[in-house]
Amino acid sequence: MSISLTLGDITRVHADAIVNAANPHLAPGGGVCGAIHAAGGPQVAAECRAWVEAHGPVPPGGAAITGAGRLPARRVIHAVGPVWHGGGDHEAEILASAYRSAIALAEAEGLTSVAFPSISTGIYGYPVAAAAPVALRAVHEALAGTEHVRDVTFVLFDEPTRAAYERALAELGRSRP
Ligand code: AR6
Repeated sequence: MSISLTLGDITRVHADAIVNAANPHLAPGGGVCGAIHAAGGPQVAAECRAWVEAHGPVPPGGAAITGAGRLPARRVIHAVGPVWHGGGDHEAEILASAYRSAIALAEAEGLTSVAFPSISTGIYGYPVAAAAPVALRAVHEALAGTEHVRDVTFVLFDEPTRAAYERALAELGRSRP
């Protein structure tokens, strides 16, 4: 199993699943969500609407899975992170849960490779230096219990975000030899 980091645009990634930093109503929004819907086409939004009609909104920390429309990935997992309220509102727990929920859905579908963006660190305002160690630890722990999901890539959109994840990954390596 492996966790890797790369700088890039997640809509171009050929993974079994890419993860969307979604909102509870799975509505096409801005940020990576807007980019995924723009590249995936209307089929992704239609499947999102159907999912919410059938199951209700996705709570923060939860995730839903749809097809990927015109994206090169096979599926999209829509994970809802927390809105940052200063750190005292269970943001870290909710963020970790969003990553775990996404990996659990990928595992249930028998998928091997999953690509994540940096959930919550854009429009939702979570400071990336605080989010990166939570994200990496949650994924590392989840991968210890998966049979199918083996390869996780964080596809990071800008250099400061990549650098924050690089530091957090080095730290995780030091704490878990
Ligand atoms: N590929 C990879 N990462 C990207 C891309 C891309 N194409 N585009 C942006 N990012 P955000 P959030 C990065 O705001 O904070 C939406 O409206 C971005 O630079 O997309 O979880 C949803 O519908 C940042 O590092 O997600 C929700 O309402 C990271 O992705 C809300 O925003 C996450 O930023 C979710 O906010």
